[in-house]
Amino acid sequence: MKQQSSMQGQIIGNISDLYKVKYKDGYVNCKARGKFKNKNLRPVVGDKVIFDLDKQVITELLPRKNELIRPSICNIDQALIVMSAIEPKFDSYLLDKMISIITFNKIDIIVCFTKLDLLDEGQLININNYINYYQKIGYIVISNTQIDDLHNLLKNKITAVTGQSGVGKSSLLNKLDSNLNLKTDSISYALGRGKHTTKHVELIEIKDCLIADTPGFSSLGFYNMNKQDIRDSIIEFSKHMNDCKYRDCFHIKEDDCIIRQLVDKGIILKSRYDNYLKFIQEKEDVNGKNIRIRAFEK
Ligand SMILES: Nc1nc2c(ncn2[C@@H]2O[C@H](COP(=O)(O)OP(=O)(O)OP(=O)(O)O)[C@@H](O)[C@H]2O)c(=O)[nH]1
Ligand SMILES: [Mg+2]
Ligand SMILES: [Zn+2]
Repeated sequence: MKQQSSMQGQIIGNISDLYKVKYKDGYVNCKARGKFKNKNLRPVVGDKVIFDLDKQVITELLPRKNELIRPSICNIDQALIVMSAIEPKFDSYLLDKMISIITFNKIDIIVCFTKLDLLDEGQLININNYINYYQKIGYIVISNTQIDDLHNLLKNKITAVTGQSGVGKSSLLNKLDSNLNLKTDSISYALGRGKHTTKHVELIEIKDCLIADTPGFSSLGFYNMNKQDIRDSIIEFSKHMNDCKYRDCFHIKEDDCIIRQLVDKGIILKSRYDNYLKFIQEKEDVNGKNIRIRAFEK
């Protein structure tokens, strides 16, 4: 009798056109069938797949629960945004952008700050203000010294680690499991940039967690998000959705805008609002409309 060779598994790693698939009896490296490429479907880490064990070919991609483009991964429970306080320097624009994109994709977020040990007292106060604000609006924020807390947050979940190159993503995973020995950078920050030490997305089993180490990125786009999506991804705006004079208020220069009043009163963090304006401007530039927003001309 012919042995059944069609099996189900999950892609946990990918290097060029080879996919590492985990299945009930172990691991196998598979190629993907040409038809995915034709359909513009590319398997990514996290994909649940049907594969042919004899031919070592992925034959079918099962529907995705969610997906991120950068890092390229799907079917995750949450994202761990790693943000360094310095080297590379804290960047509220980048943090807010990652938060918006991941919030839009309905994926839970944990923010983890690194390199707080390198700050002087004044810098630490500044970063703590940000940490308190993000906690106040509802995000979980920790530092990379809280390894037990982090472990509890990751338990029994599939988590994608994301953040700029050099912020300490791989170092953080090495702290979670000292046997891991992921390659980390020995640092040369002449340009304030990391060197992309991690080259591939890989799902790693650490104790009872499944975590994807990912390469850092240097730029990030809003891809499939429109202006409404960007506005609605700012969670403290959504809480006041019905308070502005106009129901569809973009909080830019409309009359009786509650959000702008909350920014003036310091209840909504000014940098969050300014970053939001930059996002909208960026989207309009991408759309080729190039409409100037008065707030930028001040
Ligand atoms: N002082 C200090 N250094 C840290 C901390 N976390 C990471 N580093 C250092 O920062 C450098 C970069 O760390 P990596 O873990 O390689 O960074 P990464 O985010 O994985 O970078 P890519 O793989 O390039 O995306 C290493 O030299 C780490 O030792 C921290 O909390 N404090
Ligand atoms: Mg790395
Ligand atoms: Zn408004």
